[in-house]
Order: sequence, then structure tokens, then C-alpha cells
Amino acid sequence: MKRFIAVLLTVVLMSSASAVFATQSRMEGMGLSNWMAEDDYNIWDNPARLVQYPGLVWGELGIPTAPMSYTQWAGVSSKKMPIGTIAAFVGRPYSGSITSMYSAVSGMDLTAVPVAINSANVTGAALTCAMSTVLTPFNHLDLFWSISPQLAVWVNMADHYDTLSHTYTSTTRANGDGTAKSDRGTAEYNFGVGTMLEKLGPIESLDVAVKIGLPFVTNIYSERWYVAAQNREGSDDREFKSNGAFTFDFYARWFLRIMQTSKLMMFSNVSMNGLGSLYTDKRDANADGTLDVNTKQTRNLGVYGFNFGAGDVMPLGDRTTLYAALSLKISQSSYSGKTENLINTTTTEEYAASTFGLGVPLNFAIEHKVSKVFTLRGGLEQLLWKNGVLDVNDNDWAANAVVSNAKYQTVTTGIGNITFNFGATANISNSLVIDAVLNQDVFFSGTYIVSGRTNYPLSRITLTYKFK
Ligand SMILES: [Ca+2]
Ligand SMILES: [Ca+2]
Repeated sequence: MKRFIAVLLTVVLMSSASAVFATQSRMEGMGLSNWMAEDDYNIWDNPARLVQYPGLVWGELGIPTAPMSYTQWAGVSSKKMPIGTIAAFVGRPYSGSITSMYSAVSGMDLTAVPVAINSANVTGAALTCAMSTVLTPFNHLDLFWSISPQLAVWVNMADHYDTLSHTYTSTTRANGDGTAKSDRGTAEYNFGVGTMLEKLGPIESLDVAVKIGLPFVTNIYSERWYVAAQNREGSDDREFKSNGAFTFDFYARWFLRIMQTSKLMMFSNVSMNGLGSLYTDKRDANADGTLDVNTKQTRNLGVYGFNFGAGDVMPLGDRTTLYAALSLKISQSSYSGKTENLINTTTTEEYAASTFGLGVPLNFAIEHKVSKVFTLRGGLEQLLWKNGVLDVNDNDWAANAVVSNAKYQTVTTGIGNITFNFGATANISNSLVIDAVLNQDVFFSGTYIVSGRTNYPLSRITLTYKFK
């Protein structure tokens, strides 16, 4: 089980360190990461790339992956103007890390933040608040402004709010009169700046971009109810919120000239996510004016990622292109938390864990123009090596003293899975292109070898229109 947890943690953390949404259909059809090919999706890594994609309209018909998941989005870029090129996208899928702020780490023995608080004291209140659930923000707007190839900025705004409230009042004040309220909110603001430089010695072109994100989470639950015997109100106040959370991402991609005609594509990405949280719980259940529950829990989650890769795009004649890339993905995370009882100022629980993950994926893909209209593509990714280390330091407390300090380490190594992807493009006219990703149920060999959602022939369709 511990082995499984370590593998799971490694996979989750590695994917969160490298996940970037793009104009995805073409890339998903080959299973390639953003940096491995040239496409309009490159603007999501470096806003300066927008200068290469003016006068376009994008629209995506995604298949819903979960209730409430927004997978349809659209965008438009302006023609080249004296002030540069601007673009706006609405409703793109959220790909940040804010929802891992309250990650349930298996084996962690901190007092759990309630998954659901059911209002128990106000008459007729069927109100339930999921205190530990960080609402997935909805991306509203992505704005790009490419002032010149050497300077571009990007701003992103995402949020999600959810409020429930119930009040009960009887003609003569009685037990059960009161109000229960659940107020949950998530907001995230991202800012990025990027540049694209050319001809720097042996470097043919260089992309550099930096992104900073500020995630905010506040989940509040409060309840007041009249207790006739005390002629006072009972109270229940709980709050889960972000505590100095931030994200940072550095991206670089460069083409190195090796010989006169050959060039090597190289890529590096460093990411840092600090996702600390604070949970407080204050209750006066018997309405005597003195808190009978007063606890706080602090958690610090830090996720660091380092990716390095090299690849090549090889045209084979006019109709076929091969893609090959080898990457090194390293992730490191630290997770620690402490629960304190503020009534008698004691520590009640402590837990700390850290993970290290290493993966070496190898990608191959091929794109072939079958006719003027159709292009078919496919790709495979083989994880050549993976390594995961989980270190746990589990302090247990009693009467304000450490009674045990268990430490252990779990290591997993091996060769990872192989995954296949397939997709197609239809060039409807000179200005309209449709890209699609083939879904599972199409190919099946014991386990699904094409990922996606069951019962849909296509998992993603993107339309790109170039206006005159
Ligand atoms: Ca009390
Ligand atoms: Ca412990």
C-alpha cells in the first residue's frame, strides 16, 4: 500500500508540475508536450509567440470530463497592429494547482478538515458545506499582448464562488431559530511576461517566459442558533483559507544549431508552488459564552518541478513529419502540518512527508498528409525509467509532548507504461482547419491504449479559422 501511495504521489506531483493547457487537439493526437513541436499552442508557454499567430479564431468542443467541468472555449487574435498583436480567450480549462491545497495525503494523521459539515442546529437547514473542498476555479479570461517579438505579456483571471444560506425564525423565539451559512470561494490571478530572441551565437532562437500566480481560497462556515435554556445563541465558526499561497514558473526553449543544416530543440522548465493553508474551528455548542472547541491547523505544501528535454522535428519529404523527444522530469514536494488546541495551548498532531520523483519519458510521433484535406497523426510515449521516494516523519503527541517519532522511507523504481495517441486534421478550406483526437473504445488491448472518455468517438475537437 505504501508503495502504491508513493507511486501515486509521484505521478500526481509530476503531472501537476508539467501540465499546461494548449490548443490541444493536435498535440494530444500525438501525445506530445507543448515544447516538442511548433504550433499556435506555444503562446501558452511564451506569450511572445503570439506574434506568429495574428488574425485567428479558435474554438474547441471538448467532451465533458466531469460534472461542472468547462471544456468548451474560444479565442480570437487581432491582426498585426501598430501597437502589436492582442488576443483574448474565454473559458479555457483551468490547469493550475490550487485544488491540491487540501491534498489528502494517505497516512497523514492530522485531524481531518471536514469533508462535509451538516447544519445540525437550525430548524430545517439541509445545508452542507464541504470545508476541505477547494473549488476548481473557472477560467474567465486570458489576455495576451505581444508588443513586439521581444516583449509580450499575459494575464489570466479565474474564480469560482458558491454560497448557501438558511434562516429559520418562529413567531415566538424558540430553539432552532437561527441562520446557517456556507460561503466558499476560489480565485486565481496569473501574470506572465515573455520574450523571443534570435541569433545568439549557436542559438538560433530563444524563448524565455516567467509566470507568477496568486491563488486565493476562503471556505467559511458559520451557524448561529437560539438556545432557550441559556437565552443565548450557540455558535459554530469554521474557516479554511490559503496562507501565503503563490506559484512561479520559468520556461525556456531554444534551438541549438549543431551543424550547418541540423538544429536541436532544447527545453527547460522550473516551477514552484507554495500552497499553504490554515484551518480554524471555533464552537460554542452549549451557548454558555465560552468556546468548547478552538483549534487551528496549519499545512504547508510545497511542490517543485524541474523538466529538461531535447528533441527534433524531422521532415520526411513533403507529406510526413517525425517528432522525437527525450525528457528528464524531476519533482520534489514537501508536505507538513500541525494541529493545535488553542483552549489549553497544546499541539495535538504533527505530520511531515516529502516526495522525490524522477521520470525519463521518450516520445515518438508521426504526422502524415494523406490528401489535400486530411492529415493523420499518432504518437507513443514510453517512460524509460521512473523513480519515486517517499520520506515520512510522523510525530505523535500526547499531553503536549511527542510520544513517538516514526520515520520511514519508501522507494519505487522501474520502467513505466507506454501510451498511444491518435488524431486527425481536416483542412476544410484555406482558412478553416479542424483538429480532432481519437478516443478510447477505438483501440483496446486489455487496457485502453488510447486515452479519453468512454462512449465518445472523439475526445477533443478544435476549430481554427484564419480571417482575411
Ligand atoms: Ca461553550
Ligand atoms: Ca502524527
